[in-house]
Amino acid sequence: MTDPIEEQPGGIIQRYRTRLPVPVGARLIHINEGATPLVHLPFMSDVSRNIRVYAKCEGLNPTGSFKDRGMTVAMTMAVHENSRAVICASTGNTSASAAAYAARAGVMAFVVIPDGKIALGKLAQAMMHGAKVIQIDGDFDAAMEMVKRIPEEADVTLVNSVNPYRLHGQKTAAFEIIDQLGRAPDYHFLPVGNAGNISAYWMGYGEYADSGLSDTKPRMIGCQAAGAAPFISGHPIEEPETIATAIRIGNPQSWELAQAAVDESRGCFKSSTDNEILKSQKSLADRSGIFCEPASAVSVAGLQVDMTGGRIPDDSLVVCTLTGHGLKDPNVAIQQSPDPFRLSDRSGELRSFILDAIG
Ligand code: AN7
Repeated sequence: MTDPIEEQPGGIIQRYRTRLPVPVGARLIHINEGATPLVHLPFMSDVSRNIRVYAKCEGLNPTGSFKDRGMTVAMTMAVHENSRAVICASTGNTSASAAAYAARAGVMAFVVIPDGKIALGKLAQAMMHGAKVIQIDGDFDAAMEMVKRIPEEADVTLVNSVNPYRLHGQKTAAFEIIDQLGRAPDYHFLPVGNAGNISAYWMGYGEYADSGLSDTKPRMIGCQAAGAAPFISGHPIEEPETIATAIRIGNPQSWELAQAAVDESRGCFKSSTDNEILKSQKSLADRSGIFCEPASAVSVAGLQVDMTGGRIPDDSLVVCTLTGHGLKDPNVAIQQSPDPFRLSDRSGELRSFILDAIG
């Protein structure tokens, strides 16, 4: 007897099946990812110039980041190809997603992470989902070099975004944006670390345009943290450093694809300082009610500079991808916020505090 719950449609594979390289009959490994909200950002928009800005809130995926779109396809194909274990290097979100989808699939996950440089929530996720968590002395780039060799030496599938199935999954975010807006945006700002996601979006926008589902494609604006901005330097960099640990990457694996996305779309790369990133993260939280992690806020930080500089033309439709949820990194959030107030339960203290505050 088939389980009616098991038969419920869900996830990006079922919704975009014909556009994904998943064979008929494959057992789908999904947690109902995708279909994330596109939320208007009034504080970033400019009514007088008719510039509308939306956030694609990828933190609302099952493990709290966009990685789930790629992971459902990568894990489905790994299982289809009889793989019993997967491995990834990660600044945190890939490890959380790989751990969850591996748990779902019943395969073993090895995640290799830079010691002390991943946000607390992400480490908690990898541990809770039962991955074998391996911390190394080096950074993400060193971890990446280590794991890339493993598939030749052991029967283990690499699920970093060098795995082409990952990009196919992640391109569905571009499909959704066009489905949600009824057209492609004019500008798409998104964070760039290992450079898989910008490549995936460009693939997605291209496929919808080729199918006649969109007349235009956006300019792709790749946003990096100033201390980890190899695309601004024009070459890989040693010892990347930024508070946005998710994008603390000096040697992006999808360099050519990302460069092509920017060149073909007549977009650009830009960088923001850690201070600008934190300011944007805070504005999103306390002016728009959206809590994203620091790496995600780099897209809004990049847009902020262009808005202030008048570089976004009138009547533009702009999307910023917020790649991961703010709860991933509680430490950075707490550090930049004022301490909670401390009151005793003496009568009247709370009342006078409130009357003071509301003026
Ligand atoms: C929140 O988890 O590379 O340019 O190992 O977690 O596709 O790498 C994470 C990357 C942006 C950059 N925002 O995307 C990892 C990892 C968040 C991220 C990026 C990441 P790519």
